[in-house]
Amino acid sequence: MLKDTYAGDVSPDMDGERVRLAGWVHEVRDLGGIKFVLLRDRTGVVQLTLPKAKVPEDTFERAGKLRKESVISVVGEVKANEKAPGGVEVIPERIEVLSESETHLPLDPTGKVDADLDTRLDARVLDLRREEPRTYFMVRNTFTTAVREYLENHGFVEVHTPKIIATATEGGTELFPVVYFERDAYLAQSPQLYKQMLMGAGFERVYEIGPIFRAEEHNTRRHLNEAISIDIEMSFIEDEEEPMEVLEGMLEHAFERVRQEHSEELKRMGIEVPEVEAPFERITYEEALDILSEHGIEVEWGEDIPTEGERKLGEVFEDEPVFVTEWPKETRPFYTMVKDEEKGTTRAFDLLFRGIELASGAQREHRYDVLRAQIEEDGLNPESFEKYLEAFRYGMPPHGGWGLGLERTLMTMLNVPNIREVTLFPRDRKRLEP
Ligand code: AMO
Repeated sequence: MLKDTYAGDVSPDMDGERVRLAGWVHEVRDLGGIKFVLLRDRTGVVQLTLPKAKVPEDTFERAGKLRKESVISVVGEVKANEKAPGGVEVIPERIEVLSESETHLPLDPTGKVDADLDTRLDARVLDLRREEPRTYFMVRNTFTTAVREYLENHGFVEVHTPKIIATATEGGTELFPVVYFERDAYLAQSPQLYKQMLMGAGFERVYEIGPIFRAEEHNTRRHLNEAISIDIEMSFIEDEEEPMEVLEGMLEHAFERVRQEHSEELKRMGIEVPEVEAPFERITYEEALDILSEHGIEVEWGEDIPTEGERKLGEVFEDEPVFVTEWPKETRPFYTMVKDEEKGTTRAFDLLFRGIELASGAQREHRYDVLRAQIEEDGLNPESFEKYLEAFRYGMPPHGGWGLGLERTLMTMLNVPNIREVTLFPRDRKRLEP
C-alpha cells in the first residue's frame, strides 16, 4: 500500500511517528520560507508543514509546484503542534505526485465556492470529494449494513431476482422497454412477482436490495428513474401486521446504527438523525382522509393520497413515521389481498415519514382462483402472467412483504431537499450521464 495512515487518523499523540499518507492536494499556501499543503483523503484533512530549513530541498521545491486536487503520496514525521489544525502536522521527507490534476477545475471540491445541484451532478466525481456528499454515502453504507444485519438476524435470506422481465407489475405505463433478441422485454419495476414466486419455492423469508426502474415522466425532488429498493417477502403470516413489524423493527435498528456511527460528522453539517421507535403509529386510509379533511384537503374515497396530502400528514405526525393501512382496492395492484369485500378495503399499507412515502406493502392474495380473477378484474390478461400464476397452483403459503425506497429513506432521514443528493449518479428525466 502507498499509505499506512489515513489523514483523519493523524493525532497529536502520534508525535514523532513516521507515517505514509496519500490523498488529494486540498490547498497549498506558500509563505516563502515555509509552505503548507493540506492533504485530504476520505477521512479528512491533515496539514503538511514544510519549513525550508527542515525538509529536503527537492521536497520543498516540489511542494511549491503542487496543483490543487493532484494525487500525492507523502512520507513524513508527525509533530504535535497546538497552532496546526487539529493540533497536529506532518513534516514531509518526501512528496511524490502520483497523478497531476489539470489547473482548471469544473467544480471546487473544497466546497468554498457554492455551486447549484445541476453543476455539481455534472461534475459528480469532483463533487463527491466534498465532505457532505461523502458523508451521505458513508451513512448509506451503514444503513444498508444495518438492514442486512437485522434481516439476517430475523431469518431472511438475500436473493437476486432478474432485472430483465417479461411483464409489468406496478402498472404498465412506467416500463422501460429493452431489446431482448426477438422478444419484448422490460427493465424490472419491482422484484414483486419473483419474490412471491420464491414463497412458492419454499424460501419462506427472502430479502433483496436491488435496482428498480421506472419510466416516470416526473421530474421531482423525490423521483428517480433508477432507484434502489429494499424488498422483503415472508410466508406463513397471519395478516399484514407481521411484515409491518419487520419494517418498523428494521428501521428502528438501522436509524439507531446511523445515529451511533455518524452523529459527530452529521452534527457538523447541521443534521440530526431522528430517533424512530417501534411500534409506529397506525391509521387506516379512512382515518387519513378524515384527518386531511379536517385540514381542508379533500380526497375522494378510492383515490391515492396526493403529494399535498402526504405532506400534510407529515406535519400532523411531526417526526413520527406512520403506517396508513386498509387501502381501497382501486389504489392497489392485483396481487393485494382484499380485507373487506363489502367496504372494498385491502390488506395493503404504506409507510409515511416526514410527509414522504417510504414504503408500500401488503398481505398478498395466495389463492390461485382469487388471484386469477383479480388479474382479470384489473383488465390484465392472465396469460401474460402464466409463469407467475403457476407458482400458485402447487401449494403457496399465505405471504406478504414490502418494498422500501432506499434513497427516499435516506433523504428523509438526513432531511436533504433532493433525492439526487443521496444518489451517486442519479438517473432522471434529463440525466443519463455521468
Ligand atoms: P411501490 O411502487 O410503492 O411498491 O414502490 C416501493 C417503494 O419504492 C420507492 N420508489 C421510488 N423511489 C424513488 N423514485 C421512484 N421513481 C420510486 N418508485 C418507487 C418508494 C416506494 O414506497 N411491489 C411493491 C412493493 C411491495 O408491495 O412489496 C412496490 O413496488 O419508496
